[in-house]
Amino acid sequence: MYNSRVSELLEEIADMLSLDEKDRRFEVLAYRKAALTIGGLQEDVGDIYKRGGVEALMELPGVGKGIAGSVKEYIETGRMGKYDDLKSRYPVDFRTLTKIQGMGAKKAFRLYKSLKVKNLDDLKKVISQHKIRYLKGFGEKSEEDIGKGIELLESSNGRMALGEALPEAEGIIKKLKGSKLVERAVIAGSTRRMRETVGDLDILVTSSKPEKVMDFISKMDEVAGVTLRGQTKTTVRLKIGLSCDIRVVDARSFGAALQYFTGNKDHNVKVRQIAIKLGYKLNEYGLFDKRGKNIAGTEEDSIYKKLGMEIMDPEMREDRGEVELSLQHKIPRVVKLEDMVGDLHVHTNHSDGTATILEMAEAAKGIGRKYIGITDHSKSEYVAHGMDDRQFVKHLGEIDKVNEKLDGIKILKSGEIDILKDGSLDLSKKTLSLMDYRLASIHTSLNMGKDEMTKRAVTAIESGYVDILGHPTDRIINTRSPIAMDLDKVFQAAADNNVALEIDGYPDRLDLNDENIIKARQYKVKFSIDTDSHSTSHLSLMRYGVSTAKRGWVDPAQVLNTFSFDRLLKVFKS
Ligand code: DGT
Ligand code: CA
Ligand code: CA
Ligand code: ZN
Repeated sequence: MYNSRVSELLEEIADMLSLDEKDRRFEVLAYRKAALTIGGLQEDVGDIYKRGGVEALMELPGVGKGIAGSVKEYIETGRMGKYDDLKSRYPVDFRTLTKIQGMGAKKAFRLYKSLKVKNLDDLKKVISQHKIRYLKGFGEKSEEDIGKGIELLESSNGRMALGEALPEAEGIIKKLKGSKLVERAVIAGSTRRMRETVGDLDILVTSSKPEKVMDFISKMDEVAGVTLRGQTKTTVRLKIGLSCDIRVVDARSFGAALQYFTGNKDHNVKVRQIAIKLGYKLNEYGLFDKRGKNIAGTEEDSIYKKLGMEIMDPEMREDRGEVELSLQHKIPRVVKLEDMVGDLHVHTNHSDGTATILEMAEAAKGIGRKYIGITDHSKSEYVAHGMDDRQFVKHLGEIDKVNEKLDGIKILKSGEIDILKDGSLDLSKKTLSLMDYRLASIHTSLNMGKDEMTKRAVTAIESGYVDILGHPTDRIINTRSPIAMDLDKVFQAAADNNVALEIDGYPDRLDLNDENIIKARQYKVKFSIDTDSHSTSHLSLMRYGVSTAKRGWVDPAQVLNTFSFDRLLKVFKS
């Protein structure tokens, strides 16, 4: 899977171009757009190229001739000339350094020029020597903040965001299937449970030629090195920086192995105890009765069935009460992808998205959505080209015009309105009342104290002009901690004021996350599961939001955008 590597290279090219003395704004923007699009693609950009060459690449939104050429070059040679040229001028590991909260390319480059900081190790050194606080434009606070950012980055313990791990795993599965060496090939482990971060990938295959499978894997383009090679298990290090266990199992054990290696461990321990109570033995090879006879194992569901249990989605297997409910055949109905009728958080090129209103709507229709809410930014988000009242009124008028042209999908007029420091909203009440609904988010002053931040969110919720609270904790996985906020108070206020909480499905965010969703459910709030799309390719990221909701046991009846268009409008009007 090339997507994440290519996307990171393009993003870093944009970073380096932004450092040029000449104004290269448009080029920077073009690279960022392409990075965004390719990073969110479901299909591997390598496959797209192999299928249709440079022309097919140029059909991707935001990918012009030059960038398509660079992508082609990378796929064919493993290098990108443009990147290498820039890198020789800017020998700094921007990719890692810009993952530190509050550290952009410009800051990183200033640290390089003044202190020769090229990478994370250099940065840690100058921090421990307290050299940054004396630099112009930095100071003691900023040195501390960078230190905290590094801690956060490293506390990820090598766990990779699901949004990066899952497409990689899917790419490997596709290649294995294409090899004709395997019959079945599936993802197990935390990736199958759609946990927000993944420690390592676990892949299971059935094959009559295990040796050949191991050979094939070791030589895959994704692989940086082989850590361990056995007869039926190989562990490899992937180039994206993740380890991957691949096991070849017997067809008769496939279901048992899938159950076992999906986990999680605590769930497994309980399931095995149930087997023991029945006088059975359960392991990754199968379910066996007292005489050692194999009574289930080919399929996963037969194992649960033979144990008198109701099977549940992998997302629910975290030992959060599902085992007990499953014995009573009372697994609750949780939301699934097919329940999603609309998407209520979508950006266009009227703020920081890459596509037009029409393009986003057509693309959403193409994947079966019946409505989308266009939520472009308000003026305080000036980096995202947020709009002021005058611009917003005009923008909403344009949505009306596009709506008239559309068939089979409807656009709801909305905005992602900034919640300012004092909890007030970034647009006038007059503008806000022109919208069908309002999504409001906190984007700035993220370091406020807990009480102040709670008050900020609650004030917005109580304003009477908010329908959905966007990405409520504002965390970015492995990069930015959640804001300090009393979630109980915020959730209570949301419930009291009929404000839905967003489950932002953009893979960097997954916000609310599973644990916070479970907490929020106690307050009987409504949710909105959205993609926060900035490109047409992002509209398919809905599955991440849905799986996160599943992990929080969300009932589809609690989710606004499972409602029909008419019913949703009624809810917003009331
Ligand atoms: P990760 O890799 O840290 O994101 O999380 P997992 O859940 O993928 O964990 P991993 O890769 O260590 O193991 C895959 C699955 O194998 C795990 O979810 C459950 C099963 N498993 C691993 N170790 C044990 C164990 O000691 N006992 C039982 N019952 N199951 C285990
Ligand atoms: Ca794993
Ligand atoms: Ca593993
Ligand atoms: Zn936002």
